[in-house]
Amino acid sequence: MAEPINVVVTGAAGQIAYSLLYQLAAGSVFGPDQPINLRLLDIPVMMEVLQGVVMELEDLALPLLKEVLPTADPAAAFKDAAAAFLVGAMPRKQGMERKDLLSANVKIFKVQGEALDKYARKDVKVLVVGNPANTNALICSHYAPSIPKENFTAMTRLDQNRAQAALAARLGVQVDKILNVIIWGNHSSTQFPDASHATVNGKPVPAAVNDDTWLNEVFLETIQKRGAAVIAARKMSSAMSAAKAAGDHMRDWWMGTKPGHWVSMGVLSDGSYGVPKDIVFSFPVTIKDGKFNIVQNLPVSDFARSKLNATAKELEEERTEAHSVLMP
Ligand code: NAX
Repeated sequence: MAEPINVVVTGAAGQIAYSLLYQLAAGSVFGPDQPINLRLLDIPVMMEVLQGVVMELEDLALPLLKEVLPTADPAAAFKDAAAAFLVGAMPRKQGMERKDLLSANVKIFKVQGEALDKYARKDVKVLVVGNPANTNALICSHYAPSIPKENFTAMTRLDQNRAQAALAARLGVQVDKILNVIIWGNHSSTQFPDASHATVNGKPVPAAVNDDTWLNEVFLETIQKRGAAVIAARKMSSAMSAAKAAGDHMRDWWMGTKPGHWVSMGVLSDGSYGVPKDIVFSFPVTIKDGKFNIVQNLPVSDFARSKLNATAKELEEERTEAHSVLMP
């Protein structure tokens, strides 16, 4: 059996972590042969709640789970980390705009970037879930200069899963028959869920749907606003589905994608598809040996171009705002 790896989950007393931790301990992310030590970071006031989570983790009685460390100290949490799920943040409440969240949250990601830089393994894989996820990932990476930029990603997998599920429902097929739907841009309402390259049972989705108005309007808006719809109904943000998506994202990053499958991830833009550099933008990627590659040379329609530009513009604005909070 392999040596255990240290896996950090921040916001460990929160609701996404509550669904995520079981997947990690059960081996469904890092595999059935990879033991793990969990490093659970939250803020001091949550330590009692976190103790309860630790008790439940013990009571799972799962052999892959070795040590569990609950802590409010980023230095202890990130020590020798091989993988980190940065979930901890202030969640969006009903009626709250993403911009309100930005200034509270970028400060958290500065501190965690500095701690990763000092204490984590240099090959640590960092997945940012806490919103605004793309810009938080950019900030975190900025404050961890000794760790390669490609080791920081932001989660748009929940949007991808939502898009796949919506197309499967529309076409009356099992969800895994839909492949290669893309989420471009920001994990926000400007994201561009793009079914134009997706396939259903190997055939193009646009032809199968045969209704461009539905794809460009109803489908698009449903996915863009799905998070808000869940909040309106549940009075809390998506947690079970977000945790599943975080597991999917990290598993594919760790294990690689299947041949011919693309997944969407927020990664530092290298200028592909004319997207400005120095923003964390969701692209379709393939992954091999722990490294992702942006899928290249997909045709971009005028409609898609305008959507890509809009979401890139929002990310540039978030970056400017984040810098003004951190360096006033
Ligand atoms: P919860 O409020 O249930 O949990 C957040 C936890 O983070 C709390 O326990 C809190 O004490 C902790 N926390 C706050 N500051 C911290 C810090 N500095 N260090 C460590 N822990 C800290 O929120 P939850 O529903 O779990 O959502 C967490 C984040 O995920 C939110 O930012 C939310 O907006 C974001 N989401 C991102 C999604 C995505 O697709 N990228 C989708 C789901 C979700 O909305």
